[in-house]
Amino acid sequence: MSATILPLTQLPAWQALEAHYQKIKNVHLRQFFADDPQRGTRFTIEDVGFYFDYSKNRITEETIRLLLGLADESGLRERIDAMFSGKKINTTENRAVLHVALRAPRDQSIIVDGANVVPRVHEVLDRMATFADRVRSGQWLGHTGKRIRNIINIGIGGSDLGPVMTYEALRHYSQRDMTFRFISNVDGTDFVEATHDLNAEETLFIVASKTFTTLETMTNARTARQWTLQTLGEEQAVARHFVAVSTNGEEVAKFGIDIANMFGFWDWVGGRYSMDSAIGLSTMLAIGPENFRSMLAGFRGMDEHFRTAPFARNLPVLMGLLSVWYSNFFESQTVAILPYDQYLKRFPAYLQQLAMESNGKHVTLDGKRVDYQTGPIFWGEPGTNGQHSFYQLIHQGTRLIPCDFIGFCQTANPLGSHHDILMANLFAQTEALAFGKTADEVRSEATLEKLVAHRVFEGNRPTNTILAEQLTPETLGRLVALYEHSVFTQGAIWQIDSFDQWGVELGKVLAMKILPELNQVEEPELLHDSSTNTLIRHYKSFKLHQT
Ligand code: G6Q
Repeated sequence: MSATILPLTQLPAWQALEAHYQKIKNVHLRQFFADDPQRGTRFTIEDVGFYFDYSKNRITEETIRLLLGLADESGLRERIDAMFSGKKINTTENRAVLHVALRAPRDQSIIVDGANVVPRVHEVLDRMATFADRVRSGQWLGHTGKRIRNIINIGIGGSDLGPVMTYEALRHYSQRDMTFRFISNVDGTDFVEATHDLNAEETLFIVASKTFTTLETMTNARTARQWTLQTLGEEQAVARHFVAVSTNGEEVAKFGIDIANMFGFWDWVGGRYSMDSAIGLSTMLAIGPENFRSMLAGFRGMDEHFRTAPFARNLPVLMGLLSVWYSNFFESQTVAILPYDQYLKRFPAYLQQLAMESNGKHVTLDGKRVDYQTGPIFWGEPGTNGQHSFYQLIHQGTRLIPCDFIGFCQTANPLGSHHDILMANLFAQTEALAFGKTADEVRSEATLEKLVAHRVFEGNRPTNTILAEQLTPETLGRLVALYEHSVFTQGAIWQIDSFDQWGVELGKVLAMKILPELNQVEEPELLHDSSTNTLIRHYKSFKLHQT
């Protein structure tokens, strides 16, 4: 962040937005639409394969003008340029933030510490493709000569959520005679359930860990090695049944994985921004190198749009600014992500990490406590399931919950009228949330007077609608990059480091202290607080009853 930028709440645009908010905070979307018959086309953008409708937001042209002013005064342009040119914008870790280099074309040059990183990216992609082709075609055999039928990715956080989400999202494009599973939790149940029906002779593990020291992943990887050797006996089997994705060659070799079977990436790829790096090896195995490259092309398309489109027509910039508008002025606490596509069932969970680990920060880049809210809570479920559970609160609860509705005009699985029913529900929800139902409308349906208040929908609930033609690898790439850059935009406005994650450290350190206390037979001297001490004692005494 350039030293010339004022603290956020002192920026003229921020102050103008505060005044503007007072003026429009009570205006109803019904009013906005009545005042402007063109609104439903005016506040829309069609670009990079998306139709983005943001007309059902509590905004006017003036709101957008002021938000764009806020982006300018916050130095968003300079931040974007700094990221794309490989500057070390992750200042607390002194690292460049270059997930955009993972999808750069071969002939592009992005320099970090004096070296062009793009050729290295393509070298790894090419090796991944060769490996994926060998496994998919049955050329790569297991230790006993059997074909590999099962791929299990072992990883956690950024080394898990992207691969799982992408596998689910692109399952339609996956090699159907292979099984793909993902083990992340250190809870042994995850391992047991993922492997109980598999034959080790036909199973390949990908140990995906940037550091190759993560407790959960290494615990699962060691268990996987035992599980494999139980069936296959000899140590040499490890070389045929384990590959690694990591930045830490030394630890990979120590584990016994042949370095020739390691796929690397770099410290300038953050875990939650790594699904299109070698961390996506399971994805490439599932959908094949060609589809993987289409996905990268999708990412690249959105990167170019973010880098070059004027902010007023820039999808991630507008989405990010709208999120700031609700978080900081309407004081909304959460954002609901509502994909109307079953294949996107893990997308809200993926975005949870992307958004909340990135923007859940309470100090600015220069270490000062912020005096405004930062990252909202992301949550959601695929439609229409959510409609039969938590939508009640969105429609009639007391909180304002901005929602992103994501839908596709074509389905990979045309089945009678399923898709029209699905999409009718998407459109209906955004309409109901915006316009609601007045008491007069309820009365006109001959409703008992005592029920009228219960059946009123206030409306004025804001939504974005993101439509694309079809969920393809390319669309998925664009969609993920859309949210990556929207998160970036928000972080730039809030003047925080969206690329570190110090908040995950403390719990890890304390767990390592507690672990030996759980194993000791004699009562250890417990020096925690009285609650933690008692919980540990309680656990230990009941653990003894396990049969
Ligand atoms: C993401 C985080 C975090 C990380 C995991 C796994 O941005 O850094 O979720 O991905 O902690 O780390 P390893 O890949 O090093 O095992």
